[in-house]
Amino acid sequence: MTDRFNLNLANPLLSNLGNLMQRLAPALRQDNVPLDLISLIKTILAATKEISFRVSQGHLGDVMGSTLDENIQGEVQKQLDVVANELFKDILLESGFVKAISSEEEDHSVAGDENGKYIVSFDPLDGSSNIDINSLIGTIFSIHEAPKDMAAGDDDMFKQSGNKQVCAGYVLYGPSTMLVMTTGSGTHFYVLDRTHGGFLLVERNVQVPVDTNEFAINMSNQRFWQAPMQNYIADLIAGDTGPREKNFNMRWIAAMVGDIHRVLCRGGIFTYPADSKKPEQPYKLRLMYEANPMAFLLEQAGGLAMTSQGRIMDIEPESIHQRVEVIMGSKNEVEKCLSYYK
Ligand code: AFP
Repeated sequence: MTDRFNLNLANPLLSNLGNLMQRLAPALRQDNVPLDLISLIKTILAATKEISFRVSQGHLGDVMGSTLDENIQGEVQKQLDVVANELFKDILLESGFVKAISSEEEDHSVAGDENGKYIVSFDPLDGSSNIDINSLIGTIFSIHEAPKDMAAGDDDMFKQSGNKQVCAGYVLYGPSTMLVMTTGSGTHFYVLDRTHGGFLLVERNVQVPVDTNEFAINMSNQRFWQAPMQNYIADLIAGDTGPREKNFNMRWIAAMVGDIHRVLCRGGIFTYPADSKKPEQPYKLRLMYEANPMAFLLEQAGGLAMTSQGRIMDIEPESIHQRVEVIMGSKNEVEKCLSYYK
């Protein structure tokens, strides 16, 4: 319970609330999260609070528009991407908690403190095409323990499966700024309380409904998908006149943070399948700082996170910017989708 709420928790109606509205650190201590990991998480959140403020300033913050450079993924980099990346990088590398960081915006991992216990992969601003239209964007992060036998700055340090994540989360810069995070003891929702500047726990142990009638996919790629995905989506669109005998709704935010947040809140299936649009690049989403952290969050909330070949978190990464096929969300619907690949 926060200092700001003077509630009588002896009242049975309010006793449940005692566990909620908790500040972040006590909530993490309740989940037995080690103190140095709590300190690292607080460092990450300090950067996201600054990004949240700058995002809310919009044009006033003079951060709109594109730089002339292109980032290493070949996409036009928005100025806010650059700002967010620098903020994240600086604050993490100065903290002493991290041995290295890896960012969507950096070609290679960047060395931190040789004695740092953790390594952090992050996408500083996911959904960057939404920046200029004042729509949903977010920061995604994934934390692993740093291997002791490798030097800081060695990219191989990051080649650890999603199963080995000790923490994953995202901060969604929406109408409210929300933190969604897991340390392996359930997925919890927090909201940034701007009056005291901290994140407060608002929902513990979020559960993704196992069934759904909502799907998220970029339909404009339809003709490039493989046959199983073509057939699956065709059956969803056929609605109550097709084999599924029920109508489905579609949503696409074009920011994975926004789409996965909706799935965590009310269920759904989110997929970015393999496609043949660019034959040299069959997948779009990144394993280390998009698919793995979202997979950890969804599995901790009772959902599934797969490729058509197996569990996302079982993949042994080959490179820090590896891309991967993604089929994730409500358990029964993901299983249904995968049945088309058999
Ligand atoms: P950007 O951050 O480069 O805008 O990409 C966002 C993203 O990686 C993911 O968050 C979205 O789900 C997906 O790309 C959107 O892809 P489309 O551009 O094909 O809609």
